[in-house]
Amino acid sequence: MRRKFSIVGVPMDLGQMRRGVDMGPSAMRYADAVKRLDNIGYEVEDLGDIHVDQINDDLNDQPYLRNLKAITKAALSLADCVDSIIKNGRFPLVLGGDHSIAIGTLAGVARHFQNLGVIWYDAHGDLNTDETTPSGNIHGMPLAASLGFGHPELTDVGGFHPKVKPENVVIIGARDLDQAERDLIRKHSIKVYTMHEIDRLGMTKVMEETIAYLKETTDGVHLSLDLDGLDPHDAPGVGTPVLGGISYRESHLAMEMLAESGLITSAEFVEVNPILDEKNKTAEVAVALMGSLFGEKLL
Ligand code: 5AB
Ligand code: MN
Ligand code: MN
Ligand code: MN
Repeated sequence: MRRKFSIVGVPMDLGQMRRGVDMGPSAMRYADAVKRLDNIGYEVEDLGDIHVDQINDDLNDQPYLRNLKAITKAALSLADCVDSIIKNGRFPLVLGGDHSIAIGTLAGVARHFQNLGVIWYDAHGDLNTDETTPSGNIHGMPLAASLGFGHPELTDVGGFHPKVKPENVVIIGARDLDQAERDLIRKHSIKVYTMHEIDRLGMTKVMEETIAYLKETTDGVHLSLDLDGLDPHDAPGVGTPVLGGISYRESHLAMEMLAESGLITSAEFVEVNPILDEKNKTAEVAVALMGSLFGEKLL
């Protein structure tokens, strides 16, 4: 893993309807994200936040792509920022913000890898398009967009698509998929560990298989961690909680195994909503998981 980190926040809440998730980056900073990495021994710089337009102009936007313009504009700035972080030989750590920001993160990261792997740690598939979305919320579309499915303004952020191939994606924690997402998963044989597989195999086996699967074909792996992948009991401060999720302990184990694998080349932590949270618990969970992901050791 690269020894130098650059942290960038994206105070984005336009990809969904619950206000407050734009404060996610502040909450994770308040939970000492920088100090946590610094204590592990990395050189850390905090670049501050990407600018997000504060126009929530539903009227001018398409109902199935709410706030499209402001979201793609921020995605492009984020892509350029992530791109230059990697060019400078540093590890990009992105703090969200709703999950629509992954479109920008991946647009920046994908410029540097021929066969980028993606681990999508989430209760949801985020595989909707403007044609399938039940909500019009773009935070339900970033994985589809990165695979090249959906509206061209989302799929072509940064001027190219796809950012990632279906065979290089692993979804972990899924338990709430829309019918069109199921169809897309089957059609493109995307690897998914639902809660059923996590219960049956145990997180150890799930991560061993995920790591072995991605190691074979990818030249870098991005971790996109939506805090709603965890059980709402452990991560209550999220906009779209789903019962029966991955536990805090299982998540630490998953992060520790990723740390040992040395596979991860970029990461983002998204969907932390301080307004819905209990005393910043979810931000603290996110930062604790960063500790494990980046190799923090107890002894
Ligand atoms: B999240 C839903 N599938 O498209 C949709 O939190 C929920 O980034 C999306 O995973 C949840 O609106 C998006 C119903
Ligand atoms: Mn989710
Ligand atoms: Mn998500
Ligand atoms: Mn959510």
